Amino acid sequence: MRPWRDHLEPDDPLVVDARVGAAGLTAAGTLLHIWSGLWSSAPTSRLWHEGGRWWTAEEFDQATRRAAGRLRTAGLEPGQRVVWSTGPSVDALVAHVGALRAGLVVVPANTAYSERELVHVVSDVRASAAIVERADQADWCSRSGPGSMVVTGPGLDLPDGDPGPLDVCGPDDPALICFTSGTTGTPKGAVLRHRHLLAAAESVTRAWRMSPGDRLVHCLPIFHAHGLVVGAYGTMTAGGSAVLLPGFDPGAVAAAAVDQRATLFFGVPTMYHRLVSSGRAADLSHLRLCVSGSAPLPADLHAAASTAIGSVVLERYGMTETLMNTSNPYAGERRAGTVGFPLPGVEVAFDDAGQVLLRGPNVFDGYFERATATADAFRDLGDGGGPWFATGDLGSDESGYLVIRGRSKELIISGGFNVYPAEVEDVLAGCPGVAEVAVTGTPSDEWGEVVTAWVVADGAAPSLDDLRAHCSGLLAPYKQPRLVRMVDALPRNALGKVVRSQLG
Ligand code: MCA
Ligand code: AMP
Repeated sequence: MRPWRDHLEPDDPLVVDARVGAAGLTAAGTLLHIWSGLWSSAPTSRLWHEGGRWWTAEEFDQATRRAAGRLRTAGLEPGQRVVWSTGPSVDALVAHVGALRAGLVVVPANTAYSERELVHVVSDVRASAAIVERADQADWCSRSGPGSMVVTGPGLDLPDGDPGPLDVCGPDDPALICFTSGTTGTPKGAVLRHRHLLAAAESVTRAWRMSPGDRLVHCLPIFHAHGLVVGAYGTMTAGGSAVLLPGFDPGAVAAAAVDQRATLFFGVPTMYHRLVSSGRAADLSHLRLCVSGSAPLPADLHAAASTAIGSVVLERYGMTETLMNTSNPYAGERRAGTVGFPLPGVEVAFDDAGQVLLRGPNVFDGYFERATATADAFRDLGDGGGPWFATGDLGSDESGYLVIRGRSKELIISGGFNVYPAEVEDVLAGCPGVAEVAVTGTPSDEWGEVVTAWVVADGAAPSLDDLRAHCSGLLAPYKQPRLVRMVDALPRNALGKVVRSQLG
């Protein structure tokens, strides 16, 4: 595979001095040090645009200090976990960065979660606080947390107070716990330390040449690494600015790109599909760079989007546990159907089954309080360089570029959100009229895959509406089936296990 140095400019310090190597990515210690330094050296620079107005770096800095003070005054101590479930807004980012500056560990959660899903997160990390925008989520958190649980909205409507020392976290301190099911079915928290976040943000900002002159159209959820680490942290680390949109709408993205003279767009393939089919992709033609990630970008969509935008979309590959792994190059050939080559600091290898293995300063070192799952996730190849993380993705090296050929893990990716068949099957199994059920992903031009339930009926066959009604309160809408197929029996192997790959 091409070496990661091929991503960098010839005068990048990581290239100039080969002895610096990947260690140069984390030399600053933490992102908080980089950000506070940038905010004090360029206080009047524009940072976030929301609702018709710009926030300067100084305003944001002050607001995050105030937020840290409120959280500390509410009784929260460094190291305690704060569940954070909110749509993109400056308030949400103020609360997030304020929590990190106060030494708290932020636990992002999908705003679409049902009670069952959110309560799992709150109890698993023994959260001390929750910052949530939905009133029903606030109730669930209050009921499931300890008596002292602090529950508030993204605006942190709490008394002001002294924040104490800020930004004192070290590189090894945990910063985020991000829930994912990894290669198995059980949602568990990947612990990302400050040094992992720093390595990932430094790596992409250098590889993609992000600078203070950049302006991102940000329309991704901020509870996943794509919108949070690449979008929001990338913007702050580069000293750039972003137009924050409350969600994705092709017209709003196009208008923001033109009106605010943006230079960057980061999206998932479903967003590119909608930009092309709405005819608004051409409004991105003045951007410096459009990046796609989180799910495979089919070659025909890559071609259609690149033609409509007028520049080649850059596809990259990431994962919650490892943040950003590989990318097509900023300068050089961007090959459709590939995810490029390792980002700065990242090493890629393959096991005998073709599974992609990863190592580097961006790769997490364990799930929260799950020693067995952590041990299962790593492989020692005996090469002396430390353990490799096993991604569950299957890939190959095609003339220096990584091609993702499939997955060994049971995972459906719909619109960039991950859905685990076993979790959906467990819920559907309790639906009246369902004797047996299996869940698969059916290819979709717009969504990548849509969730399909294969049902063996017990008496009267349940309809799709019946299945979805049963899921409500148990599964977020994006995990619920969009298609149902009635079958007489499910295909099983000699051990009686359902073979999902034989359905469809
Ligand atoms: C919304 N719905 C979905 C999805 N999103 N259903 C299946 N899959 C989805 N992804 C449901 C809604 O709840 C609603 O259900 C119905 O679809 C119609 O919603 P619609 O308005 O069309 O959707 P939307 O709100 O416009 O959302 C589509 C979206 C969104 C903008 C593409 O899914 C999205 O923001 N995706 C990005 C995900 C992402 O950031 N992933 C990064 C994770 P009902 O009709 O029942 O109400 S991966 C990651 O972070 C790693 C590190 C990486 O590599 O990046
Ligand atoms: P998550 O754990 O939600 O971060 O999802 C990570 C998974 O998304 C990876 O293991 C891949 O299966 C998939 N993924 C992310 N980016 C890409 C991409 N560009 N092409 C193919 N799959 C991707």
